[in-house]
Formats: sequence, C-alpha cells, structure tokens
Amino acid sequence: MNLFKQISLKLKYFLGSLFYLGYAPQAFLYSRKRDCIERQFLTPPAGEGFDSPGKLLQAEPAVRGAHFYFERAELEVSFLAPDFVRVDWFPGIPPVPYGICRHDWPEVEKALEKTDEGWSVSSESLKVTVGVDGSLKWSDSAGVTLREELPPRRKNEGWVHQARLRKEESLYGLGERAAPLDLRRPKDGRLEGKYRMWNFDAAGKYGPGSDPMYICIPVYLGLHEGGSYLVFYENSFEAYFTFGEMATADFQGGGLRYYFAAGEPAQLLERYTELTGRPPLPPRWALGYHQSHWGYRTEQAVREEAQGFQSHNLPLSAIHLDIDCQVGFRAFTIDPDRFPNLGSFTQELLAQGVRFIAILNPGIKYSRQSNLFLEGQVLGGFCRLPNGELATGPVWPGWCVFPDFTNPAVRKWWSRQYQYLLDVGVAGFWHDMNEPAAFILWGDRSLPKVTQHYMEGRGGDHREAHNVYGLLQAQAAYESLRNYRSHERPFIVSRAGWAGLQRYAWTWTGDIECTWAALRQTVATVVGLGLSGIPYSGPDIGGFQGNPEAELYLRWCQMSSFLTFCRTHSSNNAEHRTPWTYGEPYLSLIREFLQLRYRLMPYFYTLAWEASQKGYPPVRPVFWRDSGDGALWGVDDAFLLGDALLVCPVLEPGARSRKVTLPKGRWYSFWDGSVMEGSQQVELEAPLERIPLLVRAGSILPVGEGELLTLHLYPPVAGTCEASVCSDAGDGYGESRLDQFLLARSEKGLELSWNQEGNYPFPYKSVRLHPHGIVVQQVCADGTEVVCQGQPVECERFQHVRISGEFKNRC
Ligand code: NBV
Repeated sequence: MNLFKQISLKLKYFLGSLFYLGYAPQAFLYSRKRDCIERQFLTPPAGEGFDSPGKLLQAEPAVRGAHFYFERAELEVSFLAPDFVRVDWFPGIPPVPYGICRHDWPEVEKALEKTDEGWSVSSESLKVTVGVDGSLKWSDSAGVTLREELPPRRKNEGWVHQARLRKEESLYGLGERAAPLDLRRPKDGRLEGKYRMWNFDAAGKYGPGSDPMYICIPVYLGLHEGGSYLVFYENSFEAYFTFGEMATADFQGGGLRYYFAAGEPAQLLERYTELTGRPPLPPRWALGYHQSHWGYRTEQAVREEAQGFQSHNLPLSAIHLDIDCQVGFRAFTIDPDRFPNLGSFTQELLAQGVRFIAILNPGIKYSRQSNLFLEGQVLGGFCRLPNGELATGPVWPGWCVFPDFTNPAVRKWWSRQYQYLLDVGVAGFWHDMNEPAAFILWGDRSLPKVTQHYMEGRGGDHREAHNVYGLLQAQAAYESLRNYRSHERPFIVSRAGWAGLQRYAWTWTGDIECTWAALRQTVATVVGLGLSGIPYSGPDIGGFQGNPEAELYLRWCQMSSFLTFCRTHSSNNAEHRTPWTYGEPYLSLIREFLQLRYRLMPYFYTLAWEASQKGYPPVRPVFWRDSGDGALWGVDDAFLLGDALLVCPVLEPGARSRKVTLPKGRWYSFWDGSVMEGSQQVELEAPLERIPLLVRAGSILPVGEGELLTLHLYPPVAGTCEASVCSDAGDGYGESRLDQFLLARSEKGLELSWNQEGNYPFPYKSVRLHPHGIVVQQVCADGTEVVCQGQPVECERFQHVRISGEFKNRC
C-alpha cells in the first residue's frame, strides 16, 4: 500500500473514532440511568425455589402422554409425534408462543406403564422413563439411551436443568456462536463450553471466542455413539448454558418447557422447523451476490458501484444501503437531497438486475419533530419503564425510544411504515441494532431489564422480551412485505432473532474482525446457525472492521460463494471493498467463483426449496449424513452444500494445500474429476485460484448457463441415486415445477430417468448430460441413439437415457 493510501486510511479511522466519541456523553448518561433504574426496580427474585421436585406422588394418563405429580412440582409429558415430545414442568409462567408455528399435532399412540424405575411413556419410536425423583431418561425403540436428565431445580423464578453427557458426546447449535462447531470443546478438546443467552451487539468488532452474539437460541443437537437428539427450550429469558461433564441450562426466569426429538440430524431439523416454522422460499435473486459498504452516501456513489460490477464483468444481485443514506440516521428515511430520484433510480438499478436494499434500526428519534415518534406515542407503542417514563437510549439518531414489538398493534403500525419505501422500489430491508442495542460506556448494551413489555397482553419485562425483540420486528416487516407487495417474496435480513426467525428473515454474522481466524470462525458460525434452524446466513466478506489483505479477501470470497448469503460489507472506517479492489489476479479469480455461484443457481435454488419443505439448511456440517462417524463430529473447517458438494475453504495465509476429512463413500474433485475414496484424511491442492471442492459419488449436480441445463452425473458406487431441480418464475407465488432425476448404475453403464411434476414450463431449451467416471460408448435417449462426441451429451427432453460405457472406477 502506498504512503498516501496509508495516511488516508489512518485519517479515516481517526475521524471515524471521533464520530463515535460524539456519542460518549449520551452513552455515559444512559449507562448511569440504566443502572439507577435497575437498582430501583429490579427487585430481588421472589420465590425460594427448590433443589428437587420431591418424590413422585401420582401418575395419570393424559391425552398426549401423562401427568405426574411430585411433592413440589408437576410434570406433563406430551407426545407431539412418535419421535417428538414436549415436556412441561410447573410452576413457572408459560411462554408466549413467539417461537412456535405449529400448534395442532395429530394424536400419537402411546402407552403409560409402571416400571421398576418409575413410570414410562412410550410411542413406537421413543420412550421416556420418569424416575420417582423427577429424573427423565430418553431411549429409542431399540432401548438405547439417548439422554439422561437429572431432576430439575427451581431457582428463584427460573429453572436449572441438567443432563448427563457421555464422554464422546458433541453438542451443536445455540443459535449464532463465535465458537467451534462442537460447543462442548471450545479449546484444545477440553470439555468446558459456556454460553450466554442474551442477544448482544458485538459493537463494531468481534472475533472467535466472543460470547454472546446477536442471535441466541436455546436449541441444541447432541450426537454420541448411541444416536442423536435435539432439545429446544421454549424460554426466552436470559440463560446460561454450560456444556462440560453435564449439559446445564440455567434460566433466570420463566417456565421449564422443552421439546425433545430423536433421530438423524436431518430428521431433527425437520421436526424442529415443523415446530418453529420452515424458511419460506426466497426470491431467486437473493441467492446471488450482494454488495454493501457503510459509506454509500449518494445516488451517484451507488450508481458507480453498480457500473463497476458491469465494467468488471461481475454478477451483482443487490446493493445494500447503510445508515448514511438516511436523514439523521432515522428509520424509514432516505435523504431526498442525496437520493433525489429514488423511484426512478431503483428502476434504473432493477433494469440492470440489481435490487436496492435499505437499512433500518428499531430506535425512533425521541423528538416531537419526528412523525414516527408522535404516531407511536399516540398509539402508546413505545417501551416504558416501571415508573411510566419512556425507556430512552442513545443510538445513531441520538436519544431514541423503542417500539414494543411484543404488542400486535405496534407490529401492525410498524408494518405500515415500510409502504412508501416499497412504493419507491426498495426491494428488501436490512434490520440492524435490533437486539435492541443502545450506546453505553459500561454494562449491558440494551434496555434496562425492568423495561415493560406488552407480551400479547399478558405483560412482562425486558428480561423475557429482549431475546424475541428482533424476531418480532422481523415478523412485522415480513407481514408488511406480504401485504403491500403480495406478488413478490419478502427479503429481510435481521441481525438479531430467536427461534423461528427463519420464518421471516435471513441474517448475517455481524461485525466480525478482518482476520484469518475470523474467516475460519465463519464456517462454524454459519453451520451452527443452520443447525439452529436458520439456513440463510453469511459473513461480511473480508470482515467488517479493517482491511483484509488481498489473499484473505480472495479466500473469503471463495468460501462465501458457497454460502447462502454472499455479501461483501465493510465498516465506514475501512477501505471501500469490492471484488476489484485488489486488481489482478484477484479480480479474475473472484469473478470465476462468483460466476460459478450463478451457474450453480439451479442447485442453490433447489436447496432453498428443500429448506422450505423440510427445514434442512443448505449449508450443513460434514457429519450430516454420516452422523455415526465420530471422525466428522469435530470438523469445522469444511461444510457440505446440500448432499452433493463438500466445500473445503482455505483458512490459512499462504496455504496452497489443505487436509480434508472425507465422509464415507467416493468423492470426485469438482475441478478435474479425479476420484478419492472416503473415510480418510487426504491432503488436497489449493492453489490461489482454487479451494478443494468435492462431489459425492451418487450425485446429480444441476448447472445452469442461460437456456442450457447441464446435469453432471457422478455415478453412485453401486445402486441408484436421485436428485431434483426446482424451477419457477424466481419470485412470487405462481406455478412451479420439480424435475426429478433417478440415476442407476449397472454393469453396463448408467440409466437416467426423468420425472416431471408441476405446471411451470421447463425453463431451459436444452439439457446436456455430463457423466463423470465413465468412458461413454453409446447413448440412447428414449430408444434413439444420440450422437455423442466426447463426454457431454446434448439432449432435448427425454424420459429415459441409457449411457453405456466403461467405468473408470470399479465398485
Ligand atoms: O449501520 C452501521 C453498522 C453496519 O454497517 C453493520 O453491519 C452493523 O453490524 N452497524 C452495525 C452499526 C454500527 C456498528 C459499529
């Protein structure tokens, strides 16, 4: 970097810091006030609690399971499905069901029996044994114990719940975490993961080890030699989770209601998202590349950015506008002086295939000059303190008030605010600072814990409402977009959230630092979010604060090309960063990966459709389909994209090769078709221009280029495999189609059959088949020989294709 650039960057950083300093007096006053209010109103917790539920007195059958009466507590076990159970311990206030989507579950056949240990309630696939002391044991239909829970303890107004863990057991999830994927082994394999449940603004910069983060969800998946299970606590209060010898969940308030599911990871996600909601199919463009920077101040700056993508021949689907496009950083504003023709400008961008996304913070400027403030006041829609005062806190516009999204009338009012930006062509919204965050000099970066909330009418305070705040803001936005622009699918990105956020929004992993360690962290964070039900996420490519060296940015782009949310973003005091910032050879290398992402769009889109049907995250842990292979449980430097692709990003500076732990089966290199046998660790080349990308034998990978769809056929080691391609108009709620392909391997070659469902017309003019691992001799489509020169074979439409040839690799 030349001297001039270095000086100007330092200056930018310095000015940026001064900018923050401007908020220091308000942050000071706020921190003091928050402490004072909490001292005044945060009463010592009522209720004494108890160390155990006492002895079991009575058990009786209930419609869905059984009811148990203990000396000091009651327990209800309800089967929602044969492999899915809800457990309720009383006393404790029942949760407002913000996380829950499904309430009507069909009745399940179950039996209540007295046993030597106590009582058991069982379905065809799961048995829960309730001990006379209140301990619970979960076992599968083969009698294998999946989990042993200790009698819960009531601590003041909350509960402490503990389960024994096996030595080898690994745990995943808890929403967004800057920890290794296996949350039980954060350091050197030692068993000591500690995690807080309290959505938290990392405020500009975080790295591996930071805890908590913006999205905390009390859900985790356990994996051990006996099988796998999932536990979700429906409790939004602040909590502390410890994963050591035991798994401990320590809730500061609320009832102890949790759900237990047993099965393979895929089945667990299916159940969990049946309960908390499936992610709707996003608009197809959202799976493209997004460009963002905190610093696009004018229409011209945005126009130039979009032109940069055109002139560098780079694909671009959306540009995100940060707070500097607003008037005084106020929500729902875009400065008309700097964006004088917003309506025509968004159309100009759209004509180039680029969507305009606008940022939005929940804090409303506390000012009688603000209509939003006056309206919200009339509605009585802002959060208040126990003394009746408005809860105010400093954020970007200065002193702000905060809408109480736990009030349906407030959500409705908030929903209406999006309308005019939708009318001028804003395509989607980016919710920031919605933990909610306030500026502080010390203490908690949010509202006082005693802040009052409506909680759908039953009342409550911020200790309970904090973690669902971002979720409910996202709900208001989603409903707004469904309502005001009903022919298009909503696109919302939310920094904070809770269980069920997937129903409304995507997320990004916040203000991650610009380091190689941060790049590595992204894999575990994104995969962990997926296992917590949130399938659409990605990092600020290159990191938020600071300026990555060219190689780091390139490696970050290469990895993110395979994540669901692919967006470069950077802070206002970092250098403006785009794929061409570093010149050649980086620009060409990044272009290649972004173009590959767009070619893989039929695959991405089909995975998104699958997520909407089953809740499977497109980005998956390497153990997803091989959960019995302990060698994969700790792998968090690679991930699966769907079932077909194993993505192995390069996470170290200067590395030109890397180790890859292969799941069982056979694997093809995407780049050169070379073959590797699975269940081993291999060292693969990773020159600057490539990261190892492998395809599982037994995959059909759809690749689209304009009107041509290429099906890459990777023969199964034996037998058959299948894949689908989902197509529709790419947005809206019209017709769709599913093309299902079945590939069978025999001694003589391959047979491919094509089954079509749905009324949307097939969007490709021709189909090309590209078989791998076989020297093709003859191809017949529906009984007629097809001319084939070389490997790829052009076909029009067919029902059945026979590919005869010699396999390069025997079974
Ligand atoms: O709006 C400014 C930033 C935004 O660029 C970033 O992505 C958010 O995570 N925002 C945080 C607020 C300020 C952070 C220091």
